[in-house]
Amino acid sequence: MQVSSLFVEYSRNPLAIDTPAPRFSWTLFAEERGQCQSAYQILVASTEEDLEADTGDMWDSGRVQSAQSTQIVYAGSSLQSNMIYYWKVRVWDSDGEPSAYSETAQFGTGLLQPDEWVAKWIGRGPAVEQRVDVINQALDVVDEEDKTIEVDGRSVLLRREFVIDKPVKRARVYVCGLGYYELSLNGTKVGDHVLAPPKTHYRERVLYDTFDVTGNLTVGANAFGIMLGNGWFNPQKKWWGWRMQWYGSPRAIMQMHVEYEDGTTQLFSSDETWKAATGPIVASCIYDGETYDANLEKPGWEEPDYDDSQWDSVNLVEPPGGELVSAMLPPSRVTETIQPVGRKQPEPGVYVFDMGQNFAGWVRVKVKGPKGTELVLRFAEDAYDDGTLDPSRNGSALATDTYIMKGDGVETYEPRFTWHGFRYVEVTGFPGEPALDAIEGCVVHSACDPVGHFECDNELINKIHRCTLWAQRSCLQGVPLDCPQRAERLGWMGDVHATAEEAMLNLDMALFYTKWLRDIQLQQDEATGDLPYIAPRPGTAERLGRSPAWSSAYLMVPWYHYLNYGDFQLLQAHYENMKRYVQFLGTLATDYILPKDVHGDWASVAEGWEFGDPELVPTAYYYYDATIVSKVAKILGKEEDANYYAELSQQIRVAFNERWFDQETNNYETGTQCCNAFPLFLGIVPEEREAAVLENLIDDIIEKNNGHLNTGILGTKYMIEMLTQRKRSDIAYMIVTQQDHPSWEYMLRNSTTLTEEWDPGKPGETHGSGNHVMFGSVDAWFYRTLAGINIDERHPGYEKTVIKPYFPDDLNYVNASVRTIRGIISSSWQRGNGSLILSVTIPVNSTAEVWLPVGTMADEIITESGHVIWDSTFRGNVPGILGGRVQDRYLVIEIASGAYQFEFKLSP
Ligand code: RAM
Repeated sequence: MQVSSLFVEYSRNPLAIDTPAPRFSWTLFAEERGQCQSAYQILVASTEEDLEADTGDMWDSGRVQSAQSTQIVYAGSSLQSNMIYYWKVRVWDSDGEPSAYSETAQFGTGLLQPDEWVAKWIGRGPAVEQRVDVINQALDVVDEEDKTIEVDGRSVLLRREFVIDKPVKRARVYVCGLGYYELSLNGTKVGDHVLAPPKTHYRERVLYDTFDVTGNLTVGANAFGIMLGNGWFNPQKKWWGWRMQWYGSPRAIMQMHVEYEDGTTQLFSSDETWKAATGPIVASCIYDGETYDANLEKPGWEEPDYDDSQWDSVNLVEPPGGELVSAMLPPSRVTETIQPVGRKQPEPGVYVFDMGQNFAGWVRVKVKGPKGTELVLRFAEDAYDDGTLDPSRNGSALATDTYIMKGDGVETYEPRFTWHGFRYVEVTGFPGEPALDAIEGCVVHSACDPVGHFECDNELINKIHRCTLWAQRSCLQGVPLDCPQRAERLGWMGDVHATAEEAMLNLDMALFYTKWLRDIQLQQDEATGDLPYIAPRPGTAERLGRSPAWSSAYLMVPWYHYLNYGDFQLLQAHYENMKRYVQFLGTLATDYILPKDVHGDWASVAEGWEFGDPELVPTAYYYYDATIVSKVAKILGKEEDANYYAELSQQIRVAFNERWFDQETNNYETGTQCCNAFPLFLGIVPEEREAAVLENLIDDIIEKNNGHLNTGILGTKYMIEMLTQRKRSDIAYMIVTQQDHPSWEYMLRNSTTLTEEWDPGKPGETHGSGNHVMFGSVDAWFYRTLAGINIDERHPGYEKTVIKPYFPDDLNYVNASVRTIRGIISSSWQRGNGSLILSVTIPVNSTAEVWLPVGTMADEIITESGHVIWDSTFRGNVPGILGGRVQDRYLVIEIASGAYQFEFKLSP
């Protein structure tokens, strides 16, 4: 057995963890089936030499008799700040044979104590600014400006020269600049992060980045340069209704720890000796775009020996207010570049490029021409047939980048402090005719690692999957967003819980959601326990009305996270707050029934649907939340709480049925698809009525809606999953592959991402966003039902997987895999000559149950890699197969780790 990937706090060799007790995980590899870990030993050392000598001077766990290979909590000597620690692990297999030690991995620590920050916040703005913490929450006030504050939207340059007088062994920078920053050392940008730091509610928490800059320093003169843009911190329009809050003028803090070869150390940090000036970016706004005047560049400003005598001294400014913590989530990066596929010229001098794909990011333009030429780039999701741009989906976001040329050969420009959601780019002011390769697209998002793969031989399903992934990635911008293009781009919580399971199957979301859940936690109302329904967001939800359906993401996402990653600590960290929210809902309820939600089954196309419909939605979430708290309490060993919330959920259930279940017709509320599907999904329906309610639902789908759904973002997810739970995957499959409105097929006819509404609209019409991930919940169904990869709730983190594919008649193959915290799990099937082959891989130290349909044919035979394991009775008798049973017309085979190939016939 070999130990392969080593992770600390979900990361490989992280630079700056900021927890005193990080968690270790690894994956295992073995040729043979059925390998398990029986024990492990972790060594953590303060030097590489110690570790090489097998000495764990920080921690030697000793041989621990345990199968646990994930989330093992550090229990060594106390970790110091600004360090690098080295670690490795070995394991013993089931026979007690030890493996070799793994390769050496490392993890760094950030600044673990707030008082280790000696650096000061600096900027160009006044030392003390008026605070505007009260936002205008009226939904109808869109562009309200507060005239009492003068906002300077120009970028800020901060610089400082310093001398390094002896060879450096190691140097690290801790840095944060608000709204967004770019740090350079001796003229070179440090790191590849863009749009950093990720957005938070800056009064509560501010994220800093950590970089190793050993290689950037030279003995002699050096210089730091920091460029600051506005981001979410200094919105030039001060605030945009309920979207943004003005926090203050741009500011930065930076601290470099240098360790010299001779063992001495030195600290360099931002303070009053730095100089400040304005930069070439004369305006930057998330929504409106960036204006860059190349003639205002200050060449060499971020290098030593630059004459900054004309620059101002910086001001020491107030800290933004929030605690400084290490940015542990994947940073935003340019993850991909794409080339335009077409170009039209709707009018002389107006060129519109088609990028062939709707995405979030920007373009990089190459241009040569006279000084002062103003190049204007406008971004939009749509264009008319003649090429004319249609920016209407941007709402009031201007989505325009302007570049004023310096006339100095070929100039390359890409914005730093804005991003757009677009497929088309209109270029005006270009000197001459731009070639197709004058621009290239930069795809930008939080760079969560891809972990999933799905494909099958139905092109529509593949397209839905692709469009979901594009939308999902576009909507990860330090915060999970609803959409990346219009003047919104907010952490709408309902969209997140609808898509979190899909996201976790496709991308490594562990740290991204950990960050976001903390954003929510910090915004829980201390007095009442109320939660926002957009997070992070300025202020409270007081005047916006309430949405338990959205706010419940704070309970559901930790639960999904736990199932996917087995993260016990995350549950611990949020438990009390989750509980408080359920208690808060109790104060809103009358006899366990909650008032109508402001959203309801959002984007539903059920006849007569209005905001907040159906009325049962918030109470259904009240029930859902109570059951989650009860389960979490149980996991955390809080029996009393577990019972209390289980009982509460039963009381809600009774009240729910009394209020909305019609005994005569077996319908809930108005009997729409969402009304009947949601209670069935939750298991609220009285058992003896389940079949009847299901029948009503199917009748509604087939008879009233001609095989179509008409649900919004909640109903769609729950109805499809519930149909599979209730053995009607055939109906779910019909809905998913349906043609014409409303369906994914109709939505995606002319789209390359999922859209906000079932009817995506056409250029020239008013319509919602063209890049919205919320209907992407269905992608999880592809993994779970078509490939059959399911989590066993009792064995979270894929310790045990349930492989239960559904084989639609008109589908010939499915290939899917997920890189889980325990290793890669794959499930692929293919029809052959009258038979079906299902290939399954389960990582070492994990098990699975494989469900294969049986009992429909006389001469049924199932083989595994050629060995008969079933011929009307279970034979087993193959290495790795631990047992089998017949249940519900399935042969349920228990397997240990390894690769398996099952071959069987499906009934005709
Ligand atoms: C829209 C958002 C989002 C949804 C809310 C209720 O404005 O785009 O998708 O959650 O409304």
